[in-house]
Amino acid sequence: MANNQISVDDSQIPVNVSFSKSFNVAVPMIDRHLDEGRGTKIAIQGDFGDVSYTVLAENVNRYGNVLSALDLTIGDRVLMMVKDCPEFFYIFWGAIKAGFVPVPLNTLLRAGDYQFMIEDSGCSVIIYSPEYETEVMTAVAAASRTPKHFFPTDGDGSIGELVVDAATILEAKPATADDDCFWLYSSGSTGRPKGTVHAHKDIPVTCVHYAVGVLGITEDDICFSAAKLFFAYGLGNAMTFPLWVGATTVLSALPPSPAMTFEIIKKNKATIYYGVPTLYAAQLQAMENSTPDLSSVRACVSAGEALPADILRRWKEKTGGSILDGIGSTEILHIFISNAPDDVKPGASGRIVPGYEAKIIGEDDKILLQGESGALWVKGGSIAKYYWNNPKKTAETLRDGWINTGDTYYQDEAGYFFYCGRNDDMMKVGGIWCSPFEIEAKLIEHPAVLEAAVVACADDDELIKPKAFIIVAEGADGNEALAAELLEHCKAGLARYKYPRWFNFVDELPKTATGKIQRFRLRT
Ligand code: 3UK
Repeated sequence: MANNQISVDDSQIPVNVSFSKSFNVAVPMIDRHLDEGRGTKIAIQGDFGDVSYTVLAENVNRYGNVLSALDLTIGDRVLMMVKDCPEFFYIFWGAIKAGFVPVPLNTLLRAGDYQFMIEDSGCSVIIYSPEYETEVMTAVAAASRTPKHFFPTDGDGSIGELVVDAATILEAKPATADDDCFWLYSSGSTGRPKGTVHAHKDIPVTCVHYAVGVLGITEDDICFSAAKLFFAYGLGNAMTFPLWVGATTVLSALPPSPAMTFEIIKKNKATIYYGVPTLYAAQLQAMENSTPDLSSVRACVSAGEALPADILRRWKEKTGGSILDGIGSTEILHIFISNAPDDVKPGASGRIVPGYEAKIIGEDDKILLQGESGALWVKGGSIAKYYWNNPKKTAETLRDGWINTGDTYYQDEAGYFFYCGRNDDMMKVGGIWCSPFEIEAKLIEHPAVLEAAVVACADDDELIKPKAFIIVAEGADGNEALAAELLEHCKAGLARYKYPRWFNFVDELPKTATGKIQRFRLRT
């Protein structure tokens, strides 16, 4: 095979994907479309205007050239706190093409989180949307090391100014399919987020197995993801999947809301829509008073947390269409168990995506039979190589090509997988991780709080939200006024989605003999 080529043998199932010896994934994802005659086709749409595949490729080269001209070493990390906009693509692919490692970060995080990531990643460059300047600069000032360069995407001193004069041609840095390509930070219930290192090959593997294999995506699709690009879910939905087939993606920097999703779907005639269960629930509520035009949509996808069967039922009733629930993870990069357009099982995550393997493991590492619930392990070609700086976690999670997903599942006789919960205390709120420990730590900062325990609790739509149990400090009153004060305290100090939705004042918390809070006893 010539350099930078992928061979996809679809005469067999699962489809076999192989890579040329020298392989930089930016070439097939970006440059290939010019060779295949898609130069004038729209790659990206949004309120910033249309971006053609030619303009995309030229800008990727410009950004790659600007990064190459800095005093960097191949493999250096480029942290990105960038909203959903074309520059996200230019920076991400420009870095990869030039031999650097982009690390998109959750733009909802706060300075304290960024400080850790700046220190942990040892990044050389930070690029941020001007909206996040305060959090980013507070983090830079507090960090124990200073990255060589930090640029806003536009405005004074921005990378946007530098790229104007940069060349539109760039030779891809030679790499191999297994080389480190990009990272995403994944969070756990204890300890800090983990830099999850993905290889070049992981991107095409998710495209072939899930986007083409399950969704049947083609270049005629118009993709819209309510989940942002910094999630592995959004990164696939809104960037790598459409780029793989030469389709069009619609980006918006607005926070997801029913009105915004309905408007974009209608205006851009989206054919594939990707949401999370919380948003589907909010959309259903909005549909009580209005009938959005969803006629262009041929597939709705849900991931991030389990889709309650009742939401699926109500969605079908309202729209006549289905929602394809699938489970993915940052470590496996995208969806590996999924419902399919012709095979939907309400309440289930679906079947294994062809190309991946799954096993359910019980006590003593025994493989369990159908119907028995245990730890879900998965094998496949898109699993992260390792956790940065964290050999212990790597060894615990990755074993002989298999990964422990951290989820409890069972499989029924017909082969459908059913989600039973996490193996730890982590919860998903609106599809985003929330650690009970982090919220408890914030609550305990407040002088009126003696002790706090936070657990996952289902709201009226069966969607998970944090619920706080609080023992008040001496002299404080556990009343509504305090609840309101604690709510403000959490909203001010935590990422927006993490505040507790309920406050319960209690006299004691259930604990183990060693003093560990027994959250499971609070969950009912
Ligand atoms: C949970 C689900 C039940 C589950 C993701 C699609 O969510 C993604 O990645 P994260 O690393 O979280 C992974 C964990 O989230 N989960 C995700 N989807 C479902 N639980 N049903 C679901 N459908 O605990 C899993 O281990 O944030 C989702 C594509 C790419 C992704 N990274």
